[in-house]
Amino acid sequence: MQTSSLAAWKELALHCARSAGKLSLARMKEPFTVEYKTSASDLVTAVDKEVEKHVVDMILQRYPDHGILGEESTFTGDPGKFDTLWVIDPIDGTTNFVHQQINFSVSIAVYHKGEGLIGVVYDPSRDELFHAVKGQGAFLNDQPLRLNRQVHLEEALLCTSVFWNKRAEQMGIDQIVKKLAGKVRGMRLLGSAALELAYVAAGRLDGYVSLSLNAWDFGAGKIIVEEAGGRVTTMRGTPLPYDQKSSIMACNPAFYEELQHYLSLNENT
Ligand code: 2AM
Ligand code: CA
Repeated sequence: MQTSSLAAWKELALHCARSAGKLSLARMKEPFTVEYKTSASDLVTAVDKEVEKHVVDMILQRYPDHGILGEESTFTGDPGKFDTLWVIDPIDGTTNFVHQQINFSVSIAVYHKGEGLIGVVYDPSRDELFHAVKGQGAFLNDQPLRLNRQVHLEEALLCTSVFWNKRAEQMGIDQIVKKLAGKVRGMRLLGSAALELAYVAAGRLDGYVSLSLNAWDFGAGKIIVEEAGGRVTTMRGTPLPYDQKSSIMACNPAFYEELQHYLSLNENT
């Protein structure tokens, strides 16, 4: 991988994230349609689709030979066929976008031959831009992020995303949350996995766990947490995939093993 390509991809990823965030904020002030995907708790808006198309167009205009894996499936090619794959979620936290008008983000990652190289998460409502390039550290705006605080699990503020569906129940989500909540200082549910991962990198949260996320929810956040010095794996402790659904645990390295022990006690994860 040439350094010049990496720098150019990073600039484009940052530009796309800022531009997508600006478009979301503008559209938020106007009426927009909201549809149910699978249920009343699984929303998609016309803005999600428009913003994804905006990002996909910008990427393909510059790099027509790159592939894209996006939540709204604007790109119709087979993601498995491309060496360089952009993994994007135009609005991560759509329910927050609709209800709260804060706590949503744009998530953009670049993977090359399966290796995560660039991660960008942008929160347009607070104008906070988190980014990382593999081997070059993680940043919040221009501030470097480094997880060097020693945190014990008992002192940790943990975050999770809970989908209370049949599958999650079968996987024992209630048991996991109950067990963890009794062990840590506090639990949070913010509703945008990408932003929650960025907050782990920034030390605003000490860890994030979820039974099942899509690749575009964690693609960028994983790279940012790792570059800040955190650990990110599946709940079983195996490497995270970059192109399919997975469980995830991301945390301050000080209590990774202890947290992993807790999560692995639930054999279905
Ligand atoms: P979204 O807003 O892009 O759908 C909390 O709801 C977090 O989980 C958000 O990042 C949300 O992303 C994601 N999410 C919502 N429903 C999901 C599902 N069925 N599977 C995986 N992730 C989901
Ligand atoms: Ca989304």
